[in-house]
Amino acid sequence: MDFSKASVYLVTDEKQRLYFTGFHSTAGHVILTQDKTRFVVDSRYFYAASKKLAKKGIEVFCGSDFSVLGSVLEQTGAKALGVDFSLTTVKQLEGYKALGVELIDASSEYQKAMSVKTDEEIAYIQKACAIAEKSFKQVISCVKEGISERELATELEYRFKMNGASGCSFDTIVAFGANSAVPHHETGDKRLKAGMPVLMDFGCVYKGYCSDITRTFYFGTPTKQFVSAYNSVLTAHEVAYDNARAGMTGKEIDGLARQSLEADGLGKFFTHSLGHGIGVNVHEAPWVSPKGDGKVENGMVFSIEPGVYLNGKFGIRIEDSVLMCEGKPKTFMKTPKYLQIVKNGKLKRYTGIGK
Ligand SMILES: [Mn+2]
Repeated sequence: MDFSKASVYLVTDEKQRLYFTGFHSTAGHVILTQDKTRFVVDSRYFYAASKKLAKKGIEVFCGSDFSVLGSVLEQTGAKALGVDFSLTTVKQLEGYKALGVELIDASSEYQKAMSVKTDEEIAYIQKACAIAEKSFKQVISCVKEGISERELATELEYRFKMNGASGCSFDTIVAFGANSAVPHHETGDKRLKAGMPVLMDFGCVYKGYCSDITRTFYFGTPTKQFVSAYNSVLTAHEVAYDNARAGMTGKEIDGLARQSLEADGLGKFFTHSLGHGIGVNVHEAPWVSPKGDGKVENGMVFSIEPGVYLNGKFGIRIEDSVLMCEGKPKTFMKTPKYLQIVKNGKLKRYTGIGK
């Protein structure tokens, strides 16, 4: 954190507490100063936190009310606190004000600090990606006529945990047929039939860190229109991946894929951002979108996920989690991105032109 902006930061958010301490709790406050990290947490977590965080030199205090927080803040001599206003409730704000300190909106400081990953964080994200991909591979044998979206999602999520993840990084999206044209379709009871595209957007959590991946494949023989649109999305993905460079803004990287789809006449069907940062949050800075003014620098992890959505017909999204490394994106993913179809319980490359 940049302590020239505020000499003391107060961390109020669950994911940010995890980020700054490495300890997960559903309540509590972390107080950051240049030379020390303090953690105030209630009795449900106090002993476990004390034990785990002593090694890191983080001092843990037991308490659930503002008086304990107030006395810990007094130790820092803070007159002004940096707080992430975007993650703080009005009620919390009133509580902090009652402690007699001034509050400064430090949301951009938090975003900046969290977007560049350490080697340890990168290793956790890499593992979360590997677990997600292994689970995806295992679940393809379940992709059969009659399975529902919910059943397939549940099979995948079961494997996440069996493969060592603590859970999902978001609710798994499984979309069959025309449901794939809804970018964030709510996984439901639709059953799979031959001739349907299958879109799966999923990720898991390992040691607090997320993965995020989407693949779209076909159950049966794809239509000509689907194959053509698929190849446009794939090209847009590759153009962004091959040409993104450290120091470009999120907007510039987004533009690479957007221009590619526009050149294929599909620009108007690419209705969301190209990507987002990934860390303890599945969506965080940097924002790889037409509004992304911030630069994407080495050490940042983000998604590349162009898509096209033809309402009532089909949707296609191809997403990798990538690391900006030595000036260029490097994908964490090993799952092929070319068009695949399900054959004998396995994914197989489709090289035809469609029917
Ligand atoms: Mn994503």
